[in-house]
Amino acid sequence: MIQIQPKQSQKTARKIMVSAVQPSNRLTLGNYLGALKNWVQLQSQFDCLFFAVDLHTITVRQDPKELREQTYRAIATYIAAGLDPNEVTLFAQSHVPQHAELAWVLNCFVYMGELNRMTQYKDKSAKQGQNIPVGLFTYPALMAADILLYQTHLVPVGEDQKQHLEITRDIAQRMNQVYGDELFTIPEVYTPPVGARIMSLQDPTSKMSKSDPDPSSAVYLNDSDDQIRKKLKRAVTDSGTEISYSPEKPGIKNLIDIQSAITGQSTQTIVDSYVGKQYGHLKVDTAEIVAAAVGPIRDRTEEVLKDQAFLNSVLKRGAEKAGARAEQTLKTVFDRMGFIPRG
Ligand code: ATP
Ligand code: LTN
Repeated sequence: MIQIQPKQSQKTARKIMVSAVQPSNRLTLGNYLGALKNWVQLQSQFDCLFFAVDLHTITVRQDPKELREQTYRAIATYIAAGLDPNEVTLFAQSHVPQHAELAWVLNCFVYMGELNRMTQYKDKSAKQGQNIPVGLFTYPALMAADILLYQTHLVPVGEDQKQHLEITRDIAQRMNQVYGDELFTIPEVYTPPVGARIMSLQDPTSKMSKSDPDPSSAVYLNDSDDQIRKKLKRAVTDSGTEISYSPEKPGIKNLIDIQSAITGQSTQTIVDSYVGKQYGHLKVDTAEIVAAAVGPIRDRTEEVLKDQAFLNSVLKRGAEKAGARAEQTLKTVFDRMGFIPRG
């Protein structure tokens, strides 16, 4: 992890930050605390591009109508969470064709053995059973393209994505050795101190995930206050009664982590405030804290979604800005590899 040093004075001097979420379902509290919340905090310090990676979602089957709606919803949620479309570049990955073009090149520089080690691939292919799409296997090459196209310095993601960042760095270094050191900037990962790994409310040993088939395992950012209260009340906790922060009590630890990531209080301060209290108190308080954080994002998302013309104009402007930058990198890559320049 690197130290974040804001470089202010000139806009052009700001370091480049890139991140994305798959619009494969409604976004969760895990997406918010592990990713979005940090994007909002960092947006003025960096030159930011945030997008919805619709091309990534089709590595598992998607319903076309839902995919379109979820993609709009993802961008609306970014704005509702506090990203300023005049400050940062927001777009849909499929609107910038250079992502798919560079991904092909990177596919030729990443090795089967490397891809085979990816935890996300192992998890998702196990769930898929037979007939595993090749795209699921080569997913990290497309993600590497998302990052390397923009000469990115920093990528804020949750813990689960660190492995993909490592492979991105390896591919970039490999290609820099062959085609010249300046071809790609080597990106660094930024994971938040707390909130990097929010766990499922039904199985606190696996991460909260928007594609979990059990809707009670996750708080979605468009859940009503009542749904949030019910889900937290039913959250699986551990045997015992004492509220302590330890890996042996993953359910309790998760609720404390959620509170800490939202309020900014240390986990120790939170534990201290529950001396002599029951699990039930922790659940009720966590529900209220989550509802207070999610409520305004939910309401604002619905407002933004109603204004399709505005959303389309944000997406169009974003794709134009991102496309122009992506093209510069792609041109250099194609040129150095020996492709004849396009007309
Ligand atoms: P899917 O279930 O479709 O794989 P996901 O919920 O795991 O989706 P992604 O779209 O893969 O979410 O991830 C978007 C961002 O949210 C990434 O930066 C990822 O690290 C972060 N993230 C996802 N889940 C969590 C979580 N449970 N805790 C913290 N961060 C998370
Ligand atoms: N693979 C990521 C989503 C993602 C991403 C990116 C994140 C695709 N491209 C580029 C950061 C930068 C995921 O599954 N969470």
